[in-house]
Amino acid sequence: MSQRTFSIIKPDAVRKGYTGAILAEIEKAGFKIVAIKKASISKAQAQGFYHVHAERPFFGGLTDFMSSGPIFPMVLEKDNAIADLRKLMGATNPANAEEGTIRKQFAASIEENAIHGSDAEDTAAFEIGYFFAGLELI
Ligand code: IDP
Repeated sequence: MSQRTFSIIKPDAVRKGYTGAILAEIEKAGFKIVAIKKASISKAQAQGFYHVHAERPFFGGLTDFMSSGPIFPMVLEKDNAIADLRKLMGATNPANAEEGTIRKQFAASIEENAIHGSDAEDTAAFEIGYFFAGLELI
């Protein structure tokens, strides 16, 4: 059944000029782009987005990084979208990511790892609503 997930092309990948190549991988894998925009978020907005990680030691670095430059938040749709995007992204640490995954190809480190993807239905719903209004979801 068709499902929606939420993704972000992170600041490292945008800075390096990988946006188009990453979108091509996403479309090649069968995802429809329901919504996409360029955005810049503040540290406080990054903290709100990653609130589940507030107690983790990397929270400060992660929220500095996510507010360090433009990003491309997007809503993607396909059968089994949440699990399939996680597979296409590869492991959080690109050193452990499988060949052909987005993080293997485009990520430099465990923190600056090119792409975000929701990990469950409830987080996808929260994350879509954090960046997009219903009228933007076409
Ligand atoms: P995920 O993005 O693969 O779902 P999460 O564990 O949800 O990974 O972590 C969210 C983000 O936090 C990661 O994508 C990465 O940018 C950052 N992160 C996770 N673990 C570490 C770490 O050990 N050091 C630095 N940054 C980390």
